[in-house]
Amino acid sequence: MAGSGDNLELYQFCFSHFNEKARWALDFKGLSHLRHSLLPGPHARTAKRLTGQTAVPILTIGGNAIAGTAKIIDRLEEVYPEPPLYPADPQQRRRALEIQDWFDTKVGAQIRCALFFELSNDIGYFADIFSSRQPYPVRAVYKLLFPFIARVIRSNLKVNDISAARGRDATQAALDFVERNSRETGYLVGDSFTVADLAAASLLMLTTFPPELQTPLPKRRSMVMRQWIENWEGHPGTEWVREMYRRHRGKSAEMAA
Ligand SMILES: N[C@@H](CCC(=O)N[C@@H](CS)C(=O)NCC(=O)O)C(=O)O
Repeated sequence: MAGSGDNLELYQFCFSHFNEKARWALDFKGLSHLRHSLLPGPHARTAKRLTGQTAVPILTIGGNAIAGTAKIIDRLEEVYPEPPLYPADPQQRRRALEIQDWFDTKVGAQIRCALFFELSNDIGYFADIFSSRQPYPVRAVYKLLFPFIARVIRSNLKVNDISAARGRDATQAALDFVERNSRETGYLVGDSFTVADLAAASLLMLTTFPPELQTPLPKRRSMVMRQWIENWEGHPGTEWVREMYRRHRGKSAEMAA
């Protein structure tokens, strides 16, 4: 596996579509890397120390930190071009990057907002999702503090009924987009998997939680989550997301710590 010599380390949330996007890019390229799973809330200190801002994913390559999935993928393409996520044809490449940018800026935050609005109705489940893969004592304390943490998250992300309605509209538009634009070849640009498909499928995975996800949803069922998933289930766009996962998600390149 490539990458281990370069000391790749991913600072991440386990449950997060942007973080899933970075994981998928690393896994797709077979780049062996360490993962540091942070808790939303307390993560800010680590993120700030590494990059001066608080959002994850953050990838360090040989000690140099990069924040933002588009920048991370751009750097991976530069240093580890094979297998490629950018099309070779310049026009297709421009189009693929445009689509990635649209998903990053016009879909990612919006779908998250709509989902967090719903999850606020099952705060215990919300806490369980956010603390997935943490040891039990950490999960227990986190759950206790979560009503406060959730309030801060909702306020920072401006989660309310109006933004949630906008988020649902953006999600619907994004699912329509992938359905329409993949009709001809199965892919959004050209006839093979590119950064456009990776961006769209990873950010839209929140509508369907495909079985290939490396961190599954908590075992306890949540009515709120069930209704959220059922709401998108019949859309052909979610079938496209599941198909991208089936065909291209592949296996994890995470190294044991
Ligand atoms: N545009 C960024 C978005 C990253 C982002 O929104 N990350 C969220 C998790 S999904 C986050 O870290 N939120 C906490 C914070 O910003 O402090 C990217 O592509 O990486």
